[in-house]
Amino acid sequence: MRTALVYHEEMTAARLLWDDPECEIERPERLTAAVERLQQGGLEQRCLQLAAREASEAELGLVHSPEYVSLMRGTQALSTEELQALSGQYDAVYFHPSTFHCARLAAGAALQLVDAVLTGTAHNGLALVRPPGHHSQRAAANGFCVFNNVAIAARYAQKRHGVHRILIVDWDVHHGQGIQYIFEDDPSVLYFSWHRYEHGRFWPYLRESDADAVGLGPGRGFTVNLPWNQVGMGNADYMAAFLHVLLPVAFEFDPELVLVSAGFDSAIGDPEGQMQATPECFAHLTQLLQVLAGGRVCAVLEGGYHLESLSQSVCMVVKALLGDPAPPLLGPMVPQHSALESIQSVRAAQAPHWTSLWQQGSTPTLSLSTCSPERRPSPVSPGGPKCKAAEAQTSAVLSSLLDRLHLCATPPVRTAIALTAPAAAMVLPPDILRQEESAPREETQAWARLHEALTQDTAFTALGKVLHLLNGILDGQVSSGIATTPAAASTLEVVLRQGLSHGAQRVFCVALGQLDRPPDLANDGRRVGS
Ligand code: Q9C
Ligand code: ZN
Repeated sequence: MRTALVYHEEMTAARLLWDDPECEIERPERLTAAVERLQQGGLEQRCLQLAAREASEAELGLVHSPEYVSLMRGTQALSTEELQALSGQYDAVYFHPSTFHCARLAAGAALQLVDAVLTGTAHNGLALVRPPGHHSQRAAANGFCVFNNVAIAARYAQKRHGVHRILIVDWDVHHGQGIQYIFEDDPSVLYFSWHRYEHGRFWPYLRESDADAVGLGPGRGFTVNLPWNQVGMGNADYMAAFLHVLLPVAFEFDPELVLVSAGFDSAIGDPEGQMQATPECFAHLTQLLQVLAGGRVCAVLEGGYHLESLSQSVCMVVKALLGDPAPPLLGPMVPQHSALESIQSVRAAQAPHWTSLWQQGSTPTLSLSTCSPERRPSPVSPGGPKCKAAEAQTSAVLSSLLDRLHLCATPPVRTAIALTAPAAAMVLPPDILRQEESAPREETQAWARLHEALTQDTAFTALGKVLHLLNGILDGQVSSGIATTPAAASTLEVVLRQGLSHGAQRVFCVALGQLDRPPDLANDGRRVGS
């Protein structure tokens, strides 16, 4: 079992008991919608399902003060009026008689996930929890958060499992200031957060959410804030943030465990975030994180208030954790000017602390040139004032998402392998398809006649297998494959032509090491990158 899914239905018990427009979005249906979608997609059954346990008070004490834990324990016995009065003591918080139980389950779920991953029971996983955690502080509830689930899990991983370096990736659209405060002077926990900031004019309105807040004392450089100063950030902006900020720093940090504060209010359709990234983007973000810490990635739900967008994004994360290939990202893959400014400012602020950011000085030459936009859908209008047209476009994009989920079905075969002798005698793992030579001989012969090198027996046989493999990939039957051949350049040229004439729009060739001769890729320079 690769991927753990930690959940408990009792976390749906807490709900808002009075009128409060700010808090009403944090409702039980967030969890039920996400779980139902996981079931519908057949994803829940592919996971190791674990029932959440309550965190003990000692475990809560890894992050929170005893007085605060006692105060929260006391909420179980309060009347509605008393609960409302206590809620008013905090910013954007509501309590329910079941809140303490739910919040202990939420923290406990994160701990159980960490246990499963660090004992090897699972490779990675997701905890579906509420209330969320990343705004919660040592002695304060904040922003719907009661206990800081991810912060507790980080301290627990260190104390209980002896993990040294932990990376926390907070892709929720709000700044997890609670996590920042808890680890701000601690170099053993690297905290990365991007968040809607709008030059300080968005909640929680903190100066310390800006890019120049990098941590304190020995923790300098171990807080990485990427403030978005406009709404409407999309797939290209999120990918650029990971590729140009998070991943360079994370590789240099070399974490032993990755915790994700996985909020989906940063996805399209969310009323809080007003961003444009589509659910598939979260599959890509998850995939990128899996290259770190030996793939030990534990995601814990934070925000996410558009039920459809939330549910689809959760499915994308689970699919990526299970190892399914990420669906292609649609829309123009060009970062916005404002995103590049934000990326540049955090690189500048962090450059003194991370050698990997020196490379291009603190001013990355992020290319503004574009990939060929033909056959890509028209861009969703980014940011700007909310208008009817933009909203209509957003909901049009959203309603097409479900269709695309079906179109992007995962191929039944993950990896096919086409080998020539003597490698063909190799014993293969059971989940790898041995590609047989069953392409139409005539087609192979026609190709081979054009290339002297391919008339040779082993090369001819190999070409037949490779063409068959390629057809499997183009038909959606096979995800990826590997092949051997004594005539690599000629085979590559044939495969390239075949791919381009059978539906591939753009092909990227990467050569590692040397081919028998330089292949001729110039036949269609518009579509072949190398
Ligand atoms: N329109 C989480 O996502 N209200 N908490 C902000 C701005 C508080 C969000 C109001 C939002 C709290 C976990
Ligand atoms: Zn949030």
